[in-house]
Amino acid sequence: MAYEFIEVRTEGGKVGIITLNRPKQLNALNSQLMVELGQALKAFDADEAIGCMIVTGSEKAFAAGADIGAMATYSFADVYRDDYITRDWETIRSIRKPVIAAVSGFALGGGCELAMMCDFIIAADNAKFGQPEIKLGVIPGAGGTQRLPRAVGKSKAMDLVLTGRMMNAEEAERAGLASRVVPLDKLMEEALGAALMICEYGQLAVMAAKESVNRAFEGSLNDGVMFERRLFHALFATSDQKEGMDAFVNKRKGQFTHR
Ligand code: CO8
Repeated sequence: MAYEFIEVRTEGGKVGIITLNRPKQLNALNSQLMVELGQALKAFDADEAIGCMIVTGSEKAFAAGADIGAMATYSFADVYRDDYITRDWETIRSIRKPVIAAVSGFALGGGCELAMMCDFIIAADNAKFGQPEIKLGVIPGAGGTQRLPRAVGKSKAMDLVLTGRMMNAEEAERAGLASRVVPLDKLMEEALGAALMICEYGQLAVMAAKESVNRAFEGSLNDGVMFERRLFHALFATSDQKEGMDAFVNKRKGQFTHR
């Protein structure tokens, strides 16, 4: 299948590799990219020869978040009634074989959330993680307020979500967000090594192990994510969201009025 915003290949006939490919926008996640990513993951999941998948980006950016330009003019009705932004994200959670995020460069906002939706994160030493949505007058909308505290604990998650600061790869590994950190030029080798190792094991056990770990991890996550989504949608009714996103698009500093 021909894709516009992702590249798809296999390695050793066993590992499916998906590379996010919107380089000019630092792999900002628009609807089409998310649809394509979902289609590619589902195709690999259904392919008996494939035992594991890797999602990766460019050296500069895994993904710098949801596409702010596309979101900037959305109203509450657009995002709530038509679920413009969040509707294509559910596919990733339905994938039953392991998905490794190989992260270099920026993994911000929806990019950090996408990495966290994968089963584990291998980070290059130049990776930078963050949930900067607060700077845009909104909050994380694809599970960030739920998965980040589970991964790094409440204090660091609050720090990141409330200040919008980035954390580097070393801090991310120390906090438990990334499972390993490797030099940038070894990132794909490391991710591929892990993926091929997983492919050596019984696929049923691998799938069961993934399902079981997620069970422990996701307890009441669904309620949390739904709750978060309602709030995320609601923020499109505020003038601060319009201001924050317009300021980004027009390369100026946002002036928030708290309305
Ligand atoms: N959306 C759209 N375009 C983007 C984005 C983005 N998230 N990030 C970067 N770009 C574009 C820039 O506009 C710029 O385009 P142009 O060259 O046409 O001006 C290009 O990518 C390169 O970016 P910069 O010039 O800014 O590159 P720098 O190296 O100076 O800075 C940064 C890199 C720090 C990553 C900076 O680009 C930045 O701060 N980006 C925005 C990060 C951000 O705020 N992310 C959160 C977005 S909101 C979000 O993800 C909400 C998720 C909600 C749920 C998702 C759906 C369910």
